[in-house]
This record gives sequence, structure tokens and C-alpha cells, in this order.
Amino acid sequence: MILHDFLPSGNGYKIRLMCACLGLKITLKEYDITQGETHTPSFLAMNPNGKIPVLELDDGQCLSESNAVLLYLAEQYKSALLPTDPILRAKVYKWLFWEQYSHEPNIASPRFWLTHNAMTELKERMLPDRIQQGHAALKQMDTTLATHAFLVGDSITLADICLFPYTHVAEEGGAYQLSEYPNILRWIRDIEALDWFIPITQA
Ligand SMILES: N[C@@H](CCC(=O)N[C@@H](CS)C(=O)NCC(=O)O)C(=O)O
Repeated sequence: MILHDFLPSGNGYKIRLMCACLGLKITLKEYDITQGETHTPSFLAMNPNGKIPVLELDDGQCLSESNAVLLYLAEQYKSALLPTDPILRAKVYKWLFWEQYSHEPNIASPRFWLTHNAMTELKERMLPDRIQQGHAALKQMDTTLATHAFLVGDSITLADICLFPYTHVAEEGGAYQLSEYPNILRWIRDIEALDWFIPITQA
């Protein structure tokens, strides 16, 4: 399988972490998203949305949207990261959908604007509201992690694989201080201690 990716991307890192957990070997093909490299005709043929990550399967089929790719990998390789119990599975889905609406736009986007010189006047105006909502998202995670080892109970699931990447680098860019969220810090340390863990800089 080929992962079309950009190493600093948390969305790409979700897939890299999942493959590390499953022990799957992937070939990484990197794109510089700051130079529009995901908007070429050949890239758009794989993902008309012009965004990494894209997982290209061995038969040439291409999957995009990081959380859809996580679900594909979990189902394809029958991973315990996606519980079979319908209630637990719905709780995992909840965090995956929540991540895209309440976490990623408020934590990942400001990190990218601030660390990749991508700030515009419009984004400058949006920033305070995004940061306020980002704190609300981190608070929700911290509250959950105060009483549970992981986001869905006491075992790691796809919800943690999905939320770890942008949460653990939330401080990059200076918008957030994770010391305000001690339960998140404990959870980050626990995930980093797993024997299959790889850092964001690694494929
Ligand atoms: N919802 C998508 C978001 C993907 C996304 O935002 N990718 C960014 C990098 S993290 C990208 O490729 N941006 C390049 C562009 O929009 O031109 C997912 O979860 O995969």
C-alpha cells in the first residue's frame, strides 16, 4: 500500500499510527502541501478534494478522508481497535465524527496557520473563536480522560488513534498549553509508551 502524505500532517499520522499498530508495511509518498502539490491532475485523480492523506491499495483503488481510512483498515484487518459491541462502536464513531467538526478545525487548522506562515487577515479574525472552541474540545477530552484510561473505556480504540495526532502537537504555534489538561498529558504519555508507537516524523 502507498500512503500519499505530508509528514507534519496529523491526518496522515493517524494512518501511519494505525499501520504501525497493525504491523502493516506502507510505502510513503510525500507531497509539499504548501506548494500546491496535491492539486495536480494526477493527485486529483486519486482524491478530487486535493488533500492528503490518500491510501492507495495494492489494486490501485484510492481511499481518502483520514477517519474513513482508519475505519477501512480496522475492518479489513479485523482490529480490536474497532469494538464489535454496537454501543462501544457507536462511541468510537462519535469521537471520529466529533474530531472532524469540533477538534480538527479548532486545533489542527490554527496550528497549520501559525506554523506554516499561512495566516491571512480573515484567518486572523477567525482565530480567537477557533481557539475558544479548541479549548472547549480539549476540556471535553480531559474530562473524559479523568475517569477513563482511553476515550472509550479502558482499552485503546480507533477514537484514540484519531484524536492523538493533533492533540499531542496542539501546543505547536502557541495557541494552546497542554499543561492546562493534565489528563490529556497522562493519556499522551500512555500512548507514547505503547510498544508499536511511532512519532509523527516517522512512517
Ligand atoms: N478531512 C480530511 C482533511 C484532510 C486535510 O485537511 N488535509 C490537508 C493536510 S492535513 C491537506 O492536504 N491540505 C492541502 C490542501 O488543502 O491544499 C481528512 O481527515 O483526511
